[in-house]
Amino acid sequence: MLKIGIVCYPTYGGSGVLATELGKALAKEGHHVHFITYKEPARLDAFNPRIFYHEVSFENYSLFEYPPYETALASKMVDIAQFENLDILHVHYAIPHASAAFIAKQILKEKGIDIKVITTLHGTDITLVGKDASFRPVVTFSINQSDIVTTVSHSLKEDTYLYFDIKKDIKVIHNFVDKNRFYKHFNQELRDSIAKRDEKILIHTSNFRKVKRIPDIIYAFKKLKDKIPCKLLLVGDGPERINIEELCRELEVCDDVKFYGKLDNVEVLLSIADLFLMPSETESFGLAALEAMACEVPVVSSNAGGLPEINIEEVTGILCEVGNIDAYVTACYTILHDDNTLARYKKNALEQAEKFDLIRILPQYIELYKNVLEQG
Ligand code: GMT
Repeated sequence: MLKIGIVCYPTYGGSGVLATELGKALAKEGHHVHFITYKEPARLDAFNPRIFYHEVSFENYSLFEYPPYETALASKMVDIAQFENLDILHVHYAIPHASAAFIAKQILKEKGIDIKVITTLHGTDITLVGKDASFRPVVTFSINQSDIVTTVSHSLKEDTYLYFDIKKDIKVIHNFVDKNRFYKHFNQELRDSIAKRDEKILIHTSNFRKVKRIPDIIYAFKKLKDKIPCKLLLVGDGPERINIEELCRELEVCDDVKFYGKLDNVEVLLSIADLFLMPSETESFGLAALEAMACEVPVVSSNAGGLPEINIEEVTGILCEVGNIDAYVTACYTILHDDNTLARYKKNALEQAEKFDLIRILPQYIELYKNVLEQG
């Protein structure tokens, strides 16, 4: 039995979701998992006696214009690692988790404790935020100081080497999906309440950040509607939502576009959908697309980042150049226009998702933990 500290963002972003699902799966396998973060992770829903949650909280003294979260986080890591006898700190998302882990590791070393640090890079910590000059030296240093570094796709591994001076070997462990949760549980009544029988249902789920390029979906949907009767479901929330709502009004598509906000059980809507859309500017993996595939939903996506590693061209979906609206319209039409084609894509999507099943990926993390501990 291992004692693992997991540090992540507790919100609905992919990195937090993946870290939480990983912790839950490890606990089911008998390991003790300690989540260290500022809020209870969104998907930490089911009770398990081997899961513990430690909140990083502190009083923000009026002198601080910027709350010193990284300092409080490092202190919490030291405290939990020492008193819970942790074997490993597994930090998800480089900023500020990897550098906080480095500080914690040094403090623990002074106390005669050798804690192993594993850093998993998720995407925007490398491709957007991390490579910004204001963060780069610290991100580079803390990646190099981690005992093990993993990325969630080969594409992100290449980007990490491209943008940072990394001396370490990076191991790729793809993201996973839990088939016990994400599978098709079709509900005709629900479908009928959303779309007519001859209408197709398109869906997008994300945190509504600029990088997701949701306006591309709206422009493409407007054109597609003239060719195929369809509805569009938008799940999630974030900074761009207000602009997207305005765009829908401007393009007069409001009657056919439904906003659901943040949903805990997104699999219910995925199960009645025919096509998932992900036109992102960059996407290291696209966990939301994988969850859709597990519910038998094919994917029309951009060809950015790691998306071609999960969405296989003309098998599980279609990949388009970032921002090419007409290509998205054609791709959607190709998949949706006849029922046999759609059925084939749906079947392929499910088969592909099975390759990323939790049962296949979890052992890779466990082996990694064991290897790093054996290194001494
Ligand atoms: O996509 C986001 O804005 C959230 C971000 C995160 O860090 O929470 O997601 C990243 O990590 C996910 C889990 O590994 C990946 O599936 C997403 O592709 C990746 N997002 C980007 O690269 C933009």
